[in-house]
Amino acid sequence: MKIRAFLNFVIGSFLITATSCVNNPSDIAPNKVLPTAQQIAYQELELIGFVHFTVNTFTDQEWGYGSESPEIFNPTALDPRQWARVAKESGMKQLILTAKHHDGFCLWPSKYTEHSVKNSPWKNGQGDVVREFVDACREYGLKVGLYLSPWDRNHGDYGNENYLTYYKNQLKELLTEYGEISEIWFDGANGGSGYYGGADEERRIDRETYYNWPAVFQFVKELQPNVLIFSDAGPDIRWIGNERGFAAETNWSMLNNSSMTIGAADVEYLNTGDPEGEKWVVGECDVSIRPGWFYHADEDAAVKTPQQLMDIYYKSVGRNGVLLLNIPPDRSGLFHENDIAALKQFKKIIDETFQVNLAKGKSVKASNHRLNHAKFAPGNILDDDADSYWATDDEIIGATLEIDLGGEVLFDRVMIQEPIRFGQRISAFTVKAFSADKWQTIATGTTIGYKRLLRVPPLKAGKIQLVITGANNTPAISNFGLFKASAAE
Ligand code: FUL
Repeated sequence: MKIRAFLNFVIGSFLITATSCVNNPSDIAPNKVLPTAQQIAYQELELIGFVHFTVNTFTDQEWGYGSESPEIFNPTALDPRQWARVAKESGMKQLILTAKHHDGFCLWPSKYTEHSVKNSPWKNGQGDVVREFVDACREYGLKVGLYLSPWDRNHGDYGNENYLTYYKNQLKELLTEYGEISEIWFDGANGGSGYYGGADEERRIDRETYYNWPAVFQFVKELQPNVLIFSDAGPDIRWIGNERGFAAETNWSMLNNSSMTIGAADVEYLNTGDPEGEKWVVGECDVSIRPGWFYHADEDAAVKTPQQLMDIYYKSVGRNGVLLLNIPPDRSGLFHENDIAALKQFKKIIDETFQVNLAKGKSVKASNHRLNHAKFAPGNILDDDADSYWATDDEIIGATLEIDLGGEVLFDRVMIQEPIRFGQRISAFTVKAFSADKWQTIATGTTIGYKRLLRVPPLKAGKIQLVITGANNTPAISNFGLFKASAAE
């Protein structure tokens, strides 16, 4: 009797365990190289803004020499709340400010130098642009990033050990006195002629050893554990390899960056990432809305058009990157009306284009559907939920998803997303449309990653196929969309 009761208990427990496994099967096996939670959140920001502002704004330069007098820094109506409001209304989720550019002038009253706002006429030397910027971002719900140029053409010690202490002190000020900083930007431009405390000479540093970057990164993370570090080579975010805001069509978020040198990286490699890369390093696509990074009145008519901005958007956000768009304040300390007008229209086009997913809620079938379980159902790609996903059974790499649109639908934009928390997996795919009684290939591609946007000629189709032909692991898709571009594009 006792033995039977025991056996019943064992069998019962087994059945309960087995049923709960089927009810809630585990997720697909993740890849070896994965993003951190912070990197996933960063990728989801999609569009962020850059603010280049310093003495250059007043001298009409792109790179200040370092000899500029703080006296020239005198914006008449500086208002970071205007920057934050415009950024927010343009769909940006974070702003990054040049706290110090190569000229060495500090936008905050650093204790460690006289070369700052504290010796400018602006607010009688009592102002702090970084503080106002941070407060404005918080008010508008934007994340905050800061740029602190490693190269300093003002500092007399640039090139020797003392400057490194100075640089660290400044990092400490910025990373301890202004609350949570989400991104810190280390520019690769470094070394050359400069004022250097009056020496007025050429100084070169050894890019590989001078800063001891691994130690600087560690210092930064000790002060702000959640901050993401940008440089040419990561460690968290990498430069995309050009200043036009373009990722390559093939863009892996993985990279082998251990032997890379900041300021001397292989731009082609950065542009595509590396399918064999052992680190996850998100690609950030920086570009200015004007020809220059700083404001120049003679570029007022050269602000990028909303259509040019859309092209950049497709080549950055649409290629698994984050778009970092620079808007330089003018001498009054405000964004110029031409830039604001372009941003407004840019946002309108994005909203009009992507507001209706023409495939949403339509029926989908797949050549393979993991465990035939609802958790991995093909329909998960059309439910607008980034967390749910479709996946295949173990060992199945090639697969086709077919969407029945229930009638002819006109579209010219396709969106595909992978659930990157399991890694970046897909390396080859084709999109086909059933139109005029036949299947035709409308796009082929390589990587997808967090988001892939495809521009295709306008077409009416009743069915769509996403054919996955290559992947480094079983493929998974979290979202799929069909859209009709705004007429304003
Ligand atoms: C470059 C700098 O030299 C430019 O002035 C600008 O700040 C750009 C974002 O990065 O390397």
